[in-house]
Amino acid sequence: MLSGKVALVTGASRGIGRATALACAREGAAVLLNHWRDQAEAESAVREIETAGGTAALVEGDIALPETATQCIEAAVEAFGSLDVLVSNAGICPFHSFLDMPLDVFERTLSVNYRGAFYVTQAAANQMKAQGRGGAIVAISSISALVGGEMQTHYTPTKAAVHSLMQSCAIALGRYDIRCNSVMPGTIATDINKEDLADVKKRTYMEGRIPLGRLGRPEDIADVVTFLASDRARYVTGAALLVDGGAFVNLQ
Ligand code: NAD
Ligand code: RM4
Repeated sequence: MLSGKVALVTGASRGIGRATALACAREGAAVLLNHWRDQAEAESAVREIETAGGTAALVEGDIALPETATQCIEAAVEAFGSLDVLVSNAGICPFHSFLDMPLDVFERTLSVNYRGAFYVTQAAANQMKAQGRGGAIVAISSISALVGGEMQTHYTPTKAAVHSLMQSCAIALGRYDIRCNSVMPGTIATDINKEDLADVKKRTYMEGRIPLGRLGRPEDIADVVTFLASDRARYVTGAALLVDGGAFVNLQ
């Protein structure tokens, strides 16, 4: 589905980003994996791609910084000659109560999840525009863009923000044939929620909300991202795809 394309995946050392990098490579893309302070895991992701016959390279950088966005695009072009697909995935969720939320936790969450997505989307879009043959941008938003979380008052607005960013960018970039969509994962078992879901009561409650009967796996998201990134989704832009096993609609 992505044969001949070059993809950049941010936060690609673990979880959803890693599975997405692997899926993009499996579908034929050369993949540049961004990570931050996670060299060993990122290298193992590259090895996994190469062992499966794919092509990949790494670039380290804190996605919260605007210069990382530029460095990622430059690295993709240097390694593989162009950029066709961006998956803006890097994100954090340091679970914390609202009334005593430390300012630095709030600021960091906003900077990684929203500012980082903005910078890298803007840099990727400028590269795609210069190439003149369109492109696809997929942001990893969340079911949390639609519903709240008691320990996520800093986090859920950032997920709504990246979805909104894709909507507005779909308008701003449509004339260049650059499509912008978001994927909204439900609860996917990764390191981001390992501690939170170690609470058996909470995990059982979360699982009980899901009509398909299980938490999500990173691959469940990766397969949807590759579809949206591919030409099969050529007329899809400004859309959000909820991938949550049915959790959102399960009121009673
Ligand atoms: P994860 O913790 O397993 O992976 C996060 C990845 O982002 C890691 O590779 C990490 O190194 C990287 N990262 C963190 N900070 C970074 C930074 N400053 N710069 C660059 N890379 C950085 O988490 P995950 O569950 O795979 O989450 C990925 C994305 O999916 C996040 O945006 C998250 O909000 C979103 N999401 C996750 C779930 C879920 O239930 N797991 C649900 C909805 C949305
Ligand atoms: C998601 C959603 C999940 C949570 C992760 C950290 O957006 O809220 O339930 O486990 O974030």
